[in-house]
Amino acid sequence: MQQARTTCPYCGVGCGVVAQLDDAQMIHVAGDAQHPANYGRLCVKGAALHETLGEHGRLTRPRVDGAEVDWDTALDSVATRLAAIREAQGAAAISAYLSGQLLTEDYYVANKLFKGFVGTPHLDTNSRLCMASAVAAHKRAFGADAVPCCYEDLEEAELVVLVGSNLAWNHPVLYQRLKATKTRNPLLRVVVIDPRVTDSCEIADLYLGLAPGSDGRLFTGLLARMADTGRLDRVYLDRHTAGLEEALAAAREEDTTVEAIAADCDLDPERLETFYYWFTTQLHVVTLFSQGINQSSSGTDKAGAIINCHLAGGKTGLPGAGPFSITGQPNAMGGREVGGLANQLAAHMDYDTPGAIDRLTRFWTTPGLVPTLPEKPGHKALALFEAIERGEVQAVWIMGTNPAVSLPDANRVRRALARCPLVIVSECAAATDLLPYADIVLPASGWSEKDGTVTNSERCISRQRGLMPPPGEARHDWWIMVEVARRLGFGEAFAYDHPAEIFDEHARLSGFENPSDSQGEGARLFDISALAGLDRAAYDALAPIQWPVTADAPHGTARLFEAGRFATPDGRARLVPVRPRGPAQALSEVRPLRLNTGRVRDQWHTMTRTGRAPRLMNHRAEPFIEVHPDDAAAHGIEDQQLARLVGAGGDYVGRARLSRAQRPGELFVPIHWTDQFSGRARMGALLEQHADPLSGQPEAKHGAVSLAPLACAWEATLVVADDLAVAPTRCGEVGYWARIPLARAQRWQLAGGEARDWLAWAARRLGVAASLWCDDPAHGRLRAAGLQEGRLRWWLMVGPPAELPGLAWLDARFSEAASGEALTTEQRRRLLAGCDDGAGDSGPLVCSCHQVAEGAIVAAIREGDASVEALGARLACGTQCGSCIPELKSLIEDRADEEGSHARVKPQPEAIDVA
Ligand SMILES: Nc1nc2c(c(=O)[nH]1)N[C@H]1C(S)=C(S)[C@@H](COP(=O)(O)OP(=O)(O)OC[C@H]3O[C@@H](n4cnc5c(=O)[nH]c(N)nc54)[C@H](O)[C@@H]3O)O[C@H]1N2
Ligand SMILES: Nc1nc2c(c(=O)[nH]1)N[C@H]1C(S)=C(S)[C@@H](COP(=O)(O)OP(=O)(O)OC[C@H]3O[C@@H](n4cnc5c(=O)[nH]c(N)nc54)[C@H](O)[C@@H]3O)O[C@H]1N2
Ligand code: SF4
Ligand SMILES: [Mo]
Repeated sequence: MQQARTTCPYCGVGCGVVAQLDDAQMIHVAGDAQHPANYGRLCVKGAALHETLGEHGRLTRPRVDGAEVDWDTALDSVATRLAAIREAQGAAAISAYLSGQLLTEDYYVANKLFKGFVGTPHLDTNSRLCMASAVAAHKRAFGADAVPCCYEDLEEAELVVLVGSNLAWNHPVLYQRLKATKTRNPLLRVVVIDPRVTDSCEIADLYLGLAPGSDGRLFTGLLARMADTGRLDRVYLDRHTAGLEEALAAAREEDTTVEAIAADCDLDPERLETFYYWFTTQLHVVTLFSQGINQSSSGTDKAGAIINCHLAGGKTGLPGAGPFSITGQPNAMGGREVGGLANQLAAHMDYDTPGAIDRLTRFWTTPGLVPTLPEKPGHKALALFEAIERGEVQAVWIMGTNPAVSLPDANRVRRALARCPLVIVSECAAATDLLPYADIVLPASGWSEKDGTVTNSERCISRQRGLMPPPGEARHDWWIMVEVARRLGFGEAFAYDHPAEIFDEHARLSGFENPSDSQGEGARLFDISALAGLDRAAYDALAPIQWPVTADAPHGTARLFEAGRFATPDGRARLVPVRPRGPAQALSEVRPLRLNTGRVRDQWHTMTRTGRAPRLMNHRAEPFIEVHPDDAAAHGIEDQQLARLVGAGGDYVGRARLSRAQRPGELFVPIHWTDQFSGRARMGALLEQHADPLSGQPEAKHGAVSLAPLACAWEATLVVADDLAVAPTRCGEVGYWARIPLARAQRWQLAGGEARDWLAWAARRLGVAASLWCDDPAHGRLRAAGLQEGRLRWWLMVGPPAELPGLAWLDARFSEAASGEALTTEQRRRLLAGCDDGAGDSGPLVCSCHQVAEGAIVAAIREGDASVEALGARLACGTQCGSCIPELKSLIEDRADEEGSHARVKPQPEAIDVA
């Protein structure tokens, strides 16, 4: 048995992980008690990491034009085809689209290869969809893309404002840290600003359920309020900033009374007043913002409006104070450091940084080989795919992201990819929605296999370590690019044998002609020059460290701008004039509902990894649509019924979840489902393409859609043994399908318009005739099972899934079948009864860590365990990562009010009161 330290590959918290390996198999993971991001904690996704590994479902061989080939052939094809396009159309006909999930070393090589040597400016990244607005706002205000805060600031604050962030689900370990601080320090106040009541409201003293997209107005109003109540920090403003007058004048162009602002934001004026009072009277305020701010057609201005208030109150660069843009992806920061955005060059140098092109050209020159850097920024993501659509860009190399799902108007993106002459995809998963568009498929190594560094939300650089060999012929992303660079004749400049050498070059570049005085010629805040020169052993042992890491700060830097000096030429931060704008996607009679999109607790993005761990599938097993009960009633939709949304570019089918957490007129859908998991549940197809004019970040949170029930004559649940390998569904045949992986079987939820003879269908499509069944045709109910040699092969229930008990017992029967066990007579009887012996596994899974389902929890509450502690003592739920505690609380509240509304249980906005 071996132990090794590494870093979690999911969210931007960047938790340290201790992995246990047995014979090159990872058998367990735990939080790293020494890692400063998590001090030993993990959330449920982190704790399930080892369950997402294994060779099944992985890409293991390169493919060219659909045929498996060896690496030499694949790499030669990439190089020859890229060279031909470059020769015929010029370098700008080539592009790359990268990801905040690549390691810094992969990212560095990609940026150097495409911008430096292929000579195309068109290299962008999915960080465009994620952090671009925060980046643009940081640069405007601070002169550099730098997050001033660190995690400890949450512990030092008197007021923490979560704006457009569902921290409880999306940065769970940080949320638990904030929650623990609040328990220790009852004076700490938390405000949540989000149109939707989320689980983060569990610790909120005040909740502002504002109208979508009205944050700009709320924060410009706050700036005016600070001025009107004498709460500006005049000394700080005079010494360290510029632009107050213009910012204030813009804020005052609209009515600045609380009543007027509250009306525009659709808020209760008293609540807004409370927030303004708290913000203006406290010094130690952290405003933590995320996609509810960034993913907007005015995201840069919204972030700017927040930063303005922090600068105006001198609430920046102090312990417990600052605007804190929390990053999403594990290496969103690293990508920004190497220059992965189309408007950046490298190492915090942009195209408009004086002397940058020359400096970079000299740095990257090797004997006999001079880079050919482009002179102007390239296309940002949306514009890039438009250029592909127009045929101007003829080649795109996509690594570690899935634009066929995650870009708005995703069907249009698919059409653009379909006509692109050369699509190269580097990917780990064998089946994604993007791969059918690829001419060349390159199998990449993944987490636990690859070696390198990532930078988390608080600028902390940590090592991800390669602990196991990649499956089949999968190779590291950096290696693949180096091999292509060699074939393109750039070998001299890419003579790396190990990521340590790439990291060393990256660290040297950060310090190259970078005077330590941050105002000098060529000065850049991003400087890790003290990490240059690490040998392999030192690189391998590198402990987490926050940049800048320089000769002056060899142990790193926790907080930026403490001396009030910023990275602008005059050292002053800039307040910017902000004129609030609403969403660009217009509601209309045809599409009258506002569509919000976001994440769920147990899934990661397109589910290529979390979708492999059955226990993570159970929290939200199917695509869904969260609807306010009034809207549901107006559209004739009941809880758990299937419903359909139609947007400008496509439709979406999911199960309605009635919820008072949702504002009337607004819907929420998860971003995670793809064609691999459901028939029509890609939310990207619903959205129009509108980008922030400054950052280019698409408006992903404010779509316009129509809602209707999905007409279906029947619904069925089918569970099929893995090795039967049957995909019983195509949308043509059924109106709806969702696939839910279990441990040794696949569960399918199906619905359709035309009645069918199920027993005949099963025999034909599944190849195993029904051995047992019971039928109630009058009510359209059927239960049946197919057995072979006494072993369970498939199980079917026709009827509404609401009647379905939890399926953990069934999963166990399939696992037994896989190991050759035949069913007992009693087990056969229960198969048709459709339940086990009543063991409380019914309903959706609430606690993923301890696998406790809603049924067991409700039963325990009914028996008197009506507190989180009592439930924890009896069932262990909520005792590990703590992420399910808000749900436990709402189940308890719900039971206390059993006669109450039939709506989904959630804390209601009205229930959260001003403390
Ligand atoms: N479980 C899980 N965690 C993740 C991820 C994941 O896929 N799964 N992904 C990671 C990544 S890449 C990212 S970027 C982060 C994202 O982390 P978050 O930003 O927390 O995630 P979202 O759920 O996309 O959106 C946050 C909230 O914005 C709200 N919102 C929508 N419109 C508005 C608005 O106009 N104003 C305000 N104030 N709020 C609004 C939504 O209701 C939602 O609750 O999560 C990271 N963590
Ligand atoms: N409407 C709407 N749209 C959104 C969002 C939203 O909130 N609403 N959020 C946006 C945000 S913030 C983000 S970050 C994006 C996320 O969206 P994407 O980046 O498109 O989603 P992922 O599933 O993370 O894609 C990563 C892919 O890379 C593969 N992969 C994993 N590791 C590696 C590796 O080491 N090398 C290689 N080559 N491949 C690897 C995975 O299998 C997966 O297929 O979605 C954006 N789109
Ligand atoms: S909080 Fe984020 S980084 Fe930490 S374990 Fe969970 S997903 Fe991984
Ligand atoms: Mo993201």
